[in-house]
Amino acid sequence: MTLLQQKKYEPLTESSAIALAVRLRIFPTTSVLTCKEIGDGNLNLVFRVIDNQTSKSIIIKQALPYAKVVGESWPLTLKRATIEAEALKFFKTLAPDYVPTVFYSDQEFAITVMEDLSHLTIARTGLIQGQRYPLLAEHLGEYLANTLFYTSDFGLDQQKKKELVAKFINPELCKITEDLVFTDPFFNSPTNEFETELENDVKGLWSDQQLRLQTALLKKSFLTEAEVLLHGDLHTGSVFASETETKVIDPEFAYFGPAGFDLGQVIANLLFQAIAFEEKRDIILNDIETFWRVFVEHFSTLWNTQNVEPYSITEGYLSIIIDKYLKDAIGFAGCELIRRTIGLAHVADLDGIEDLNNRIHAKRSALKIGRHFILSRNDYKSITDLLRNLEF
Ligand code: SR1
Ligand code: MG
Repeated sequence: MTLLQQKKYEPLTESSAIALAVRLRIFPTTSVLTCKEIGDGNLNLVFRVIDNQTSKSIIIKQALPYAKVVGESWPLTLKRATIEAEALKFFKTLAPDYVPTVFYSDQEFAITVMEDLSHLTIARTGLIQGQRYPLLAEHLGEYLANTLFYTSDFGLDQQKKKELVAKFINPELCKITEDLVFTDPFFNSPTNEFETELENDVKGLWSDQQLRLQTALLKKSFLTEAEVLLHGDLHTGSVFASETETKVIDPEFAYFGPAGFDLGQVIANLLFQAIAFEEKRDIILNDIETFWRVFVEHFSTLWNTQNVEPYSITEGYLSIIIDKYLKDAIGFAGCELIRRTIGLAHVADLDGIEDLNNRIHAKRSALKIGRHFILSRNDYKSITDLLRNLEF
């Protein structure tokens, strides 16, 4: 039974979003509700419905049948809303402090109704404005230790995991990542976008055969390694934060893939801050170190206390797994650094640098570090090693 008046999918408006909130009985019947569409992401509509008397509010998110960032010429499955709602509900059971509550979801209308996090700020926006989130790195380390461990063959019944792999099959959204993260930026593709000043740098990347080979291997890992249930798009725009709280949102790209992918996206998106803002470089590099240390500590504790795999007590197994995650994370971070600089979907950390020379310098650093990460990922034994050798 549906709570919507219309029979089949159509995009909500501010007034139909209010009507849905009323029928869901989330607010008292006497409430006077107002609604605003506040979505600023690439793909979805986001409505905030607020009770004017109590200021209590909810978020109603609806997937559009196309990518908002490009327009109707890029059709996109509505199934992603179901993936997102199911992933949020599942991740909430694994890392309750770091995931918003879902109140209601509707597959046919591609709608998820959830906790409003407007008292927090999108981490990327806050960081760009100079806000400091002292617990963000630690929280993300703990969030990923829980979600990656409990969805792996080490933390989850191995038969149940196979069922979940089928449930979270997400080919359309994976294809976006396969194209936009792993392929297009490394070829002369019409989806790419970059300043003419970067043309020679970009041509250098396109003709680099070693880079192509190593990126092909990372893409193969993304295509084939069903290690854990990933968030799949864990950049700082998918995180709400304050000085004390962190919530991870938007897991519509969730699927079973290599653990290093989420880890690498966090590393890369924090690094954009270090690249763009020289004055806080040391703080951000410290944050990345903290993120990795907390992830390894928590993951290791879970490994040693909650493991379902009999081989897990074998001497050396855990350190081989952590080492693999690190090397994969460095490689995936490299792809993210490059694709956010010259691909279709950029980041405001770099694009927001007003002075052209400074912007080009920052973007060259991102490309150089990205290339180095992809090519040298297997040389690194620790995160400290990696961060100490960075050249901006
Ligand atoms: C068409 S979607 C472009 C990008 O936005 C999403 O947040 C993902 O990062 C995707 O690659
Ligand atoms: Mg998103």
